[in-house]
Amino acid sequence: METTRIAVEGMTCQGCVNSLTRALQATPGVRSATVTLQPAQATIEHDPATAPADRLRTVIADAGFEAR
Ligand SMILES: [Cu+2]
Repeated sequence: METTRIAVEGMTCQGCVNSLTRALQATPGVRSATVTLQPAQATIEHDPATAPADRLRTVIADAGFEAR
């Protein structure tokens, strides 16, 4: 397991936080995901073999936000 913190742009409310949290937690290889609005970031505990950081960034983009 590895912990990766990614800054996320484009979240405006708790609904954004909840939908991104759900999207990350539904990703195979993700053990836990904590998303906050302030600071705007996602902290993800994941198996880098199954869910590499690039994959996490894609999930964030697909959910409608921007991974920094
Ligand atoms: Cu929102």
